[in-house]
Amino acid sequence: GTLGVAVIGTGRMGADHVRRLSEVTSGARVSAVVDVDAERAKSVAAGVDGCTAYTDPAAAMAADDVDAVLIASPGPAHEAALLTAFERDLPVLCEKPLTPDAASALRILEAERKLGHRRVQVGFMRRYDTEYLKLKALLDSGRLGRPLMLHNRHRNAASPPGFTDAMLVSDSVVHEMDVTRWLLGQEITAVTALRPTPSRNAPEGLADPQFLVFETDGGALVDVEIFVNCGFGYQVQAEAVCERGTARIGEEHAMVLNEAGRWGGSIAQDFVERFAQAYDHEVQTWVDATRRGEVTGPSTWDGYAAAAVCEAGVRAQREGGRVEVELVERPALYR
Ligand code: NAD
Ligand code: ISE
Repeated sequence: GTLGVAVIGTGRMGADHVRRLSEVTSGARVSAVVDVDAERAKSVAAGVDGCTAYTDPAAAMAADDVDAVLIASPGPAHEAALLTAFERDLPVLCEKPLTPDAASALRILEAERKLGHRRVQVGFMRRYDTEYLKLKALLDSGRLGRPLMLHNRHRNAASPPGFTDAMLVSDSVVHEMDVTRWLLGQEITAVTALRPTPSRNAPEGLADPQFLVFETDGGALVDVEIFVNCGFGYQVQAEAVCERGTARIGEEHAMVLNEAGRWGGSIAQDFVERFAQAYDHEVQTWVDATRRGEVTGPSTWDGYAAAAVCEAGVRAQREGGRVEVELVERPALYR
């Protein structure tokens, strides 16, 4: 039957996922929304037939018409929601990051392992983006030989209020950490954090932009420019440099316009626009797998591994220089 979903957190992403589940995805409906801000939950619920508003995630997860959970609250609230979902053995799509640090991610890993089966798909939506999927298929085909380096640019028009140096890593660069692990099929072993003199447009207390370098256990080098107040738009680009060629994505997303002696195009202004197709594909894949009784996509292990790399990244920012990543042994459930 139709999957009844509780959406936890009805902010920017949560509200967009409610719209998506109601209007785009097939096979699901939003039966509950939860927000600590009661007014917010109520106003989102009011737009959806048969949807109840809650302020307590546990109460929503106990409702008869809730079969699955989409967590879109801020990262620090994910652990409690995940553990409650595990108590009820409910399937979960959890927005990235799984949790904000490695210790809490490890607690989730342990809890799911005790459950004995995978329950979580982590919201690393770039794995569902058409361009990233093309790059992945090309690298996997072996046509270009072994990937040697990966260059990444990650730019946001402006950062939200309260954005910190640590969030620059654990909220933003976490995507490149997952992309690196997924594209290359390798673990990240060390992170180096460097920074130029901050832009004059960087908000007080945030060193923006920054430059990170990852080393992998397959001997690849990966660099990431993270610039969250670039002002001009939202850009995510990647270039793989391989033994027999290079491949680049993220540059021709929009139409190219010739007009009055100039050529050009427009740049997406935010992730909701740039990754619309990826979010649609991600959520539909989750709903389809859940209805078949399966769990696919980025796992709790992937969420944990990214959190461990984030921890090294935040230490590298603070201490300067290169910090090695510490990972526990990968449990059989995730092999
Ligand atoms: P937001 O601040 O716009 O919304 C968060 C909402 O959660 C708010 O309405 C807040 O009141 C509510 N909330 C706070 N604590 C809660 C709790 N304990 N239980 C229930 N609700 C709670 O944030 P956002 O930008 O929508 O981000 C939400 C999540 O989505 C984060 O994990 C973030 O990293 C992720 N995100 C992912 C992408 C992506 O590209 N995949 C983009 C943006 C955000
Ligand atoms: C945000 O949380 C995201 O996940 C976006 O994809 C990213 O571009 C942005 O920097 C983050 O803050």
